[in-house]
Amino acid sequence: MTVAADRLLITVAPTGAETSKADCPQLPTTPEEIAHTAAECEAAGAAMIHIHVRDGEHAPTLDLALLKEWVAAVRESSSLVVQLSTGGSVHDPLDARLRVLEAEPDSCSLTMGTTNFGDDVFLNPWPFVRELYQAAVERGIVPEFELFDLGQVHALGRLLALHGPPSGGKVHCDFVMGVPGGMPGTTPALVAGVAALPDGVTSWSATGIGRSTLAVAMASLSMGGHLRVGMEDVLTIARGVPVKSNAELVSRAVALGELAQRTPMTPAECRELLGLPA
Ligand code: KMH
Ligand code: ZN
Repeated sequence: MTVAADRLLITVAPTGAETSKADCPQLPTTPEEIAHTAAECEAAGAAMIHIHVRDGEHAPTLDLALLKEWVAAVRESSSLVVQLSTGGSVHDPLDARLRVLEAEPDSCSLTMGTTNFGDDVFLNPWPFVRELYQAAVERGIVPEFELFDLGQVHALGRLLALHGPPSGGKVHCDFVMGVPGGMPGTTPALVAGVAALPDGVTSWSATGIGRSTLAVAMASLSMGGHLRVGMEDVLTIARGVPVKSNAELVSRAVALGELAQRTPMTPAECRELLGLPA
């Protein structure tokens, strides 16, 4: 069974690793807050959640016990497909990022190459990419390939040629656009990225960081793509107006989808899209 073409996957990325709780009190940074966010975002139309975990001080962490606690909290409060970030923060070591898989999410993010990330470097050496991919496949965890620039789109083709598709046979990727150091959040950049997708890719979404959010969302919808939204990527709903909640961003994505005659996908349909067991 394939998911109908008019269905729209909305992934919510509610927390990220870059924003501090002090700067943004509405950011979900505790198990209780992530559980509430998951339920609210599912009710609003999201089907998948991309999670970065925070510790008791609200700082980014890859502590395995906390990862498991957050996964359990989201599974308790929602049916959302659970995707854990293996990108973490720019300060996380590669071995800790590999161990994220031990928290047994449905899906994991997997960035296809190293990217300048503002003044920092988001490190993804090729041997690490291959090791993380093989470890995910062995565990039956379906990666979402994160593409920050055009070279990474090409690298995805190399990875699939070397190691074949993920368990389930589906290949889903996400263009992360507008990061200072990556591709810009513009329609021409997305058109170039989609044109360069290798054989075997079965679905894709896009997200634009900061002020590129709306431009990327509308470009993606116009090309039949899916959407990622959330406070990991943007903290304002309009110029100078802070986002009140992640559900507000999901609701806006639903409204944009309606204009494009797309209906939000359910978590069950998302599982089908990603080749996950029902
Ligand atoms: N926080 C960024 C350095 C991912 O989640 O896989 C990496 C990131 C990508 O957010
Ligand atoms: Zn992330």
